[in-house]
Amino acid sequence: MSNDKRKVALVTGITGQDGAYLAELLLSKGYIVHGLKRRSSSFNTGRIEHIYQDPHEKDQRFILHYGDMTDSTNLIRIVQEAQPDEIYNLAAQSHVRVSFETPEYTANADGIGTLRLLEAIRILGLEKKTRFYQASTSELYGLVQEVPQRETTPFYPRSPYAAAKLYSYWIVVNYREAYGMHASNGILFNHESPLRGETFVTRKITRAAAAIRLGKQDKLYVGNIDAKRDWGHAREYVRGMWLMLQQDKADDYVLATGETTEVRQFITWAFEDVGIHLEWKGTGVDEKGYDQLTGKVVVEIDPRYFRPTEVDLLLGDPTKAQEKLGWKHETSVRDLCREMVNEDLKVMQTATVMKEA
Ligand code: NDP
Ligand code: GDR
Repeated sequence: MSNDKRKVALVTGITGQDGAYLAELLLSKGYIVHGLKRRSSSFNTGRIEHIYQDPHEKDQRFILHYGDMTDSTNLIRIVQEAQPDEIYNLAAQSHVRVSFETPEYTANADGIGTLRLLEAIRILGLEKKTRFYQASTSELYGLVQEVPQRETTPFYPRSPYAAAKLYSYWIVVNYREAYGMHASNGILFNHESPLRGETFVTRKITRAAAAIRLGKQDKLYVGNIDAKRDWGHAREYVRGMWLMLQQDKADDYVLATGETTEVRQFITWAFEDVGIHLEWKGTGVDEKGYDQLTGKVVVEIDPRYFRPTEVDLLLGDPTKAQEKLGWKHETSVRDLCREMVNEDLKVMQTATVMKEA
């Protein structure tokens, strides 16, 4: 395929979990992929190292630009340079607990940042050329209004993160209606993988289970283990993002598995996967997970991980995505947990071997 026939995509948040999987998918489909990456004092490109292309090579298909969602002129320049057919706006301060500590920054990056990108498209006259995907979230549902949650379920955000994402959701709908832009919201329920950030609960658990198994850590401290989440595999969810932008008409879609699991259950599975069988005793903040074999406490509650306002239950209904996009999740939450634990064991064992060598 010659360069000029290739589709061009711009992915913000390309160094994150979803950005890495999406970049892989788009490259496999022959796209030229531009990515926005933040300047950082240490490497933040670990997840995309395997697809990184030396800028000295000819026929560049993977091009990184320094940028930030809080910098309008930078975004305009990058959109102008890339002239993308599709923009995937994945960049965000994406940690719900952290958004209570940094609410203003979160609003700026996750809320106004989306507006900046949409305006960049308009300022450059690309409304009819550039399709837009917005990383909306099941956190918009917040305080339970209806179960399962679907596209028509009312929103009730419960964090600065969710409130910022609510603004983004509606500004995307507004630009679609006001300017005829092909702009879609993917309302994605939690999706995880071995590339998941280490401070999100699933990865924190699978890393801790592996580390405890290998004698590198004694205990796992967690917050609210009663919370329930609809967890799917990130690799499958980025395919849904792409499908949304291939439709004739832009629209908003829920991507979910339709199954919900308690954090406590996920912990039990992860420990089981490293051969530690847990017994839960006590209630509230005094609840503890004991290793049945040794009687040692390996899981404890630390209230510092509680959120001022919590989202207790997420369970999505992906029927619309199934019917209109032909999208369906494949990996069960049980298999997802196993895959993450196995990867973490592998990474830690390799690190130990390297250190010893
Ligand atoms: P990650 O936290 O793994 O990645 C976030 C990305 O955004 C990183 O590349 C990060 O860069 C970048 N970023 C953060 N702040 C800025 C900024 N100010 N300017 C430019 N880039 C920035 O998130 P995920 O990959 O898990 O999620 C992708 C998107 O989907 C996010 O918007 C998230 O809110 C949303 N979402 C995620 C769900 C999930 O379950 N994973 C579910 C629903 C929605 P750096 O690497 O430098 O930190
Ligand atoms: P969430 O994911 O808030 O759903 O947002 P996270 O994994 O952080 O929390 C899930 C649930 O687990 C509870 N929890 C803990 N969470 C963390 N991080 N650390 C702990 O120690 C801990 N103990 C219990 C939380 O209280 C919560 O109920 C993710 C992000 O990816 C968002 O960007 C995205 O929009 C939503 O998923 C859908």
